[in-house]
Amino acid sequence: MSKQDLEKVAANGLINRRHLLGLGLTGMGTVASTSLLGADAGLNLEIPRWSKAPGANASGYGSRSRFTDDMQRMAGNPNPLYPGGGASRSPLHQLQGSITPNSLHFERHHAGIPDIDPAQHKLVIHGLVRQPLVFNYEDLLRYPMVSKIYFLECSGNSGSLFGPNPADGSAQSLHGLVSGAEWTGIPLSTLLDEAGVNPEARWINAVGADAASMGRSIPLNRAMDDVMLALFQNGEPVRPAQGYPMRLFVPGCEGNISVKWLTQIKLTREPTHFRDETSKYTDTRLDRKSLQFTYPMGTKSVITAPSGQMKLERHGIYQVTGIAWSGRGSIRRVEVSADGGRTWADAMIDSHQSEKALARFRIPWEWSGGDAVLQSRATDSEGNVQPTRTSLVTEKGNISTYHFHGIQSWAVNTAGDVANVYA
Ligand SMILES: Nc1nc2c(c(=O)[nH]1)N[C@H]1C(S)=C(S)[C@@H](COP(=O)(O)O)O[C@H]1N2
Ligand SMILES: [Mo]
Repeated sequence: MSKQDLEKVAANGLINRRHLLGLGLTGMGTVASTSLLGADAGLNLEIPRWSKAPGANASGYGSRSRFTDDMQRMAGNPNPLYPGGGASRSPLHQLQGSITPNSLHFERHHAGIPDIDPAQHKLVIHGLVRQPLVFNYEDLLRYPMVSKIYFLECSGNSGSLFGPNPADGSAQSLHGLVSGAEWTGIPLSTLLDEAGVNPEARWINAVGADAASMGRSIPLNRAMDDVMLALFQNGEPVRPAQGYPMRLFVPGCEGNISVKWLTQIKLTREPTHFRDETSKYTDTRLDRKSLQFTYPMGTKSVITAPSGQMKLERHGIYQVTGIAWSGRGSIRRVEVSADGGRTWADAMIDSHQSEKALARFRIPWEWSGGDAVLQSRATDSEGNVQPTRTSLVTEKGNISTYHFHGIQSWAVNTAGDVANVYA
């Protein structure tokens, strides 16, 4: 196949997603000898240093290659007036697939990470129940568990895109408050059934054991659906930063209601109106009324490479890749544009497409050195289509900056610099 055979599927260089482009065609691989025996000196078959002597021994707990140490979460500066408050963001631009390694899962803490001894931690279920129950960690490990792959996204993720001017940022700094993991735990319905839900109960009220006493109210019907008490993340016990020894996990919904270090669930007729569902985590509309309990996260996608603050060093073929997710279903389609949304082509979704999980997409793109604006647009299994930034901001206003899920535009200039723009 020659370059001329590449099927252009939209303007400005997008190529049919089914093309499997070899390195030779992208111009990235170095051409070796044509000799079948490979005896040509040009192939450089010298034995490298690490092949000549045994390496390190097996170890008790693994670590990554020292050559990947630059892959780090990005944390904001600590604020002395808000001890323990803050977040760190996943390096989306460096990751592939649809699972975030636990060490790089984003974090959001309102009063730091408590150092909880599981032997002294309790989970209490009380309120409108037949019999209040107290569980310890060991008891809970004996229950049947389920494992599901889900995304988790902070409702403040991408919030700067509500701003009047595009921030100079990367996929990580602008969108890194989303991660994906396999969560294992006990369906909350199992524990609520055991306590015996009183017919008058309509809400559960979950509280964490951190110094923030994070509390959130969740409608009982949602709590009985796919909510779980998560004890494991990607196969290992949930890490302290993610809620060790246990957290609530509410699939598809704003991260804040997945209360970490969960210690109490109270069943009530009415929501509690906790601080984090009144003064914060509400969506103030243009008429200045605020919507509470806006839980599901919108249908969204982000191109993670090429992305903001990268530089394209050479003309030729790139794999445009990114992640897509929806709080209301699975991802059915991702389209990509290289001309700021005038023409679109379908990307390949090359990961599982499960409910409320990240999906990985990609499409080949030939950059010939001109200006381009890369965008992606996701559609979920319920038919929800990711809106443009303009239509989202027009509809929601920008008094509060939660739940941004508009289309991201990455401009590529003739020098190959990639930047966040409003198209
Ligand atoms: N107890 C408690 N639960 C909490 C928080 C917290 O500060 N305390 N932060 C919430 C917020 S705002 C988010 S986005 C998610 C972040 O989960 P993660 O740190 O595991 O990514 O946890 C939520 N649960
Ligand atoms: Mo959050």
